[in-house]
Amino acid sequence: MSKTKNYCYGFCFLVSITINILFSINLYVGGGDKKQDESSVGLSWSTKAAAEAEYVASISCSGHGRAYLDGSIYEGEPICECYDCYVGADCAELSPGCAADANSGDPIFMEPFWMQNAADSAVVISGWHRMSYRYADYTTMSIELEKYIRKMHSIVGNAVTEGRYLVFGIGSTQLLNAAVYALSSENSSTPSNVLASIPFYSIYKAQTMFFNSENFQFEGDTNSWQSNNSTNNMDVVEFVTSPNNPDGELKTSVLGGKTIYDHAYFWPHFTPITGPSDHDLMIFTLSKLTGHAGTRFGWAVIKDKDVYEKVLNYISVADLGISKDTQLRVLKLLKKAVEGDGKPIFEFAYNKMRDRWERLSSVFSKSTRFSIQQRHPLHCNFFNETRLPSPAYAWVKCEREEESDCGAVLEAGNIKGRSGSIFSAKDRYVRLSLIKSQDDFELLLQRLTELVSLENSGVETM
Ligand SMILES: Cc1ncc(COP(=O)(O)O)c(C=O)c1O
Ligand SMILES: *[C@@H]1O[C@H](CO)[C@@H](O)[C@H](O)[C@H]1NC(C)=O
Ligand SMILES: *[C@@H]1O[C@H](CO)[C@@H](O)[C@H](O)[C@H]1NC(C)=O
Ligand SMILES: *[C@@H]1O[C@H](CO)[C@@H](O)[C@H](O)[C@H]1NC(C)=O
Ligand SMILES: CC(=O)N[C@H]1CO[C@H](CO)[C@@H](O)[C@@H]1O
Repeated sequence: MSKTKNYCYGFCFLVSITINILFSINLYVGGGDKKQDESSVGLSWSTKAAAEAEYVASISCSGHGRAYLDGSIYEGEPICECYDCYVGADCAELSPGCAADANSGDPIFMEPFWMQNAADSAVVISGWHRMSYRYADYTTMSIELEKYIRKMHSIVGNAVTEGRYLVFGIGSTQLLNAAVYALSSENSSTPSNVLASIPFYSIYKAQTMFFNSENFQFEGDTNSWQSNNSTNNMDVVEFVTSPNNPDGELKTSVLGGKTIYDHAYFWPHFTPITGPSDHDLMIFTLSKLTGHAGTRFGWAVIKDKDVYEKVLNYISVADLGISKDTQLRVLKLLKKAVEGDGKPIFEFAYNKMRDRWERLSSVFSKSTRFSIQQRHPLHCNFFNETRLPSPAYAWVKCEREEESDCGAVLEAGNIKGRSGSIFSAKDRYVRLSLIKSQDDFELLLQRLTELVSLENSGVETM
């Protein structure tokens, strides 16, 4: 009895040592770029969660909605959350006369890519995942995630990141004001002047005014500032949005003072990448890169150490750093996105945007009542080809003298856009979002086609 026990102890010990050696060899020799043999680890605590996730994802919602684990439950079952204009328990009915909503910049056009790559983009979060405020190195930013962000920039060639500091934020939205704070002069008798060039993204003004600081104030448009103020006064912080929201233009600084380059749309699906951006303070967002706006993740690329420390301090005082769960998910998504040197994701996204622009341009080419922004071809280093930009938004102009409220004209055609005045421009312009779901785009195109055909048949809606 005790003999067999001893024999087993010895044997089991040997087996255990052997397994450990084999495991270590696999870990250290077979490691490197290759993955450990994950399939050899038996699943236990993750299977229930995986089954739950796959069950809710399998609810079809007729392809016009989604069910989510954190959505509402009806009679014990997750309910379908229908996309715009679809109704019913399974989102199968198109609600008649529903307006085409092209107002928001929700980047749902990327959803099919992630559904096609479901197995490579799902992430499992254990109940004890990173409960601490900090990582082991006492920071609040994942070093591995930072590595993948730099890798993404070097693959795409859209920004210089060597020797630059990175700071993560809750969306790029949070970093916009962190940047204003960091670039404003402290203890000055007059606040720093924050400006942007019309038409500009409305958050710049809204945030700068909302935070109502003694150190900075919003002064409006760069061009009127330049004509009314002495150019020697360089205490300005200028937002340069490139490509611009709403019109897609590749902008450069007007005033030549301190700048915040908002590169939310500086990715190959929206614009040809003509070279790496090399500015002192550049801001990027996951929202318009992979389409995960809901994840709320953005990053700043910063040249100067003092500015970096101020931005970091802002994030630290505001939030004690950003969610570790978010960082894990972003890491997983970026690992997928950099595969094949980014070709699969950017080809998917570019083709989608190009198709939408071709169809949209064809509709507007038949109109004299409405026009859209001009697009000019540029050489894209990433695709190694000369291409037209395919901006996230169409910037529509109502050409008829009397139609000065273009939003109202489109509204009468059952189309919802965002009026020019929201971008501090004239209401003769309207922004239409082209990055929502395919359903949204199809409905928008149908309504625009109807509106333009009325124009040519001589029947008018307004
Ligand atoms: C120019 C620009 N910057 C920043 C943002 C904010 O993006 P997020 O906070 O999702 O990173 C947007 C969103 O539409 C944008 O258009
Ligand atoms: C601004 O003033 C505060 C206190 O008055 C001081 O602690 C801080 O160092 C000053 N900052 C600069 C940039 O001079
Ligand atoms: C700037 O000056 C021009 C004339 O040079 C004037 O028409 C315009 O209203 C001024 N803008 C502002 C914001 O004061
Ligand atoms: C880019 O395209 C040109 C012309 O099509 C070709 O000659 C060149 O080898 C390509 N460069 C790369 C890096 O693929
Ligand atoms: C310092 C200064 O001259 N500021 C003025 C710049 O111009 C705007 C109008 O565009 C004035 O409101 C500022 O007072």
